[in-house]
Amino acid sequence: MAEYFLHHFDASPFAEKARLMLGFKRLAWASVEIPMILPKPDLTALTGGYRKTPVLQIGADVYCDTRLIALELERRHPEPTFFPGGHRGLAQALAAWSDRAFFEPGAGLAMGTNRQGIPKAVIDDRKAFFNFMDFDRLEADLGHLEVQLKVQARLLDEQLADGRAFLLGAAPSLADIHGYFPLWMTRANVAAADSLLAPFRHLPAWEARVRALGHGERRTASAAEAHAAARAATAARAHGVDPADAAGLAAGERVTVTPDDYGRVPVSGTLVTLDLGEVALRREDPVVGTVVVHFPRMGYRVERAG
Ligand SMILES: N[C@@H](CCC(=O)N[C@@H](CS)C(=O)NCC(=O)O)C(=O)O
Repeated sequence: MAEYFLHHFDASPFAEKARLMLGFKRLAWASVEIPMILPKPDLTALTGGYRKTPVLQIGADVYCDTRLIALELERRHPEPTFFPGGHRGLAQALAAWSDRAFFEPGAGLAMGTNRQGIPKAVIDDRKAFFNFMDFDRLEADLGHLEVQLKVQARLLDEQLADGRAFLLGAAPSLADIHGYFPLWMTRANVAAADSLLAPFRHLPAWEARVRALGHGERRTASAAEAHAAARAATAARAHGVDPADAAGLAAGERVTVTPDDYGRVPVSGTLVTLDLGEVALRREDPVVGTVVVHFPRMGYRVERAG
């Protein structure tokens, strides 16, 4: 079976989501460290330009975005399930809440309270990248960001108030990973986080339970090793293109796929999969050979290449 390579860096909150998913599924994986800022040539050789963190590579298949990484891990490793108790839709829907409403105030507080200590190159990169963050107002907005963070943290606290172990009941689910990662980031990066979050007394024990999912079995690998694994592998069979899809595209057409939020770098290639769950492109690269790059359909714009 092809090895799993996670391209990420340790401080990345979205990568923490992916690491917990690998832990949840009790998987062994190889960790390839990528830079926090552009350029990321070893990553983009695989992705064709997608720059966000993390990316999961399985042989010649490259999975972008934690929303799709979760579904692919669930497909390949159904047990233990991310969706106990029939909460498949709800657990996934929570990403739209935690990736934006919960993550953004935490990220704003982390940037706003640490700006002096953050290297200028990182600030400049994120100014160009995080189009949801108003860098000119960050310090002035700290109070607002604090309230917005607490408003969301309180929802988790309310959900846990009946003494349940996890957000959706007795068993952990993907919902817990979505709810946890903004708190992980905030506690790690905002000096006052523990006191800001102190009123929410059900959170710490739940956070400890989510943390205990662990990261699976991690080893360190080089980008060269990951690239060699891509070259040696053949991509999995594509799902095909839904002829009824509103995009009106056919398999084999040249298309671009672009995130519709931030980091809007288009990736071009030959369309192999298109349905409501996923869009995938085949691309040739001088370094990694023929790879298929997979994105969730949710949050991505698919267009015929000009
Ligand atoms: N929708 C993406 C969002 C990923 C994301 O925004 N990751 C942040 C890091 S935590 C990022 O890419 N930052 C810029 C970078 O790493 O270059 C996902 O779920 O994977």
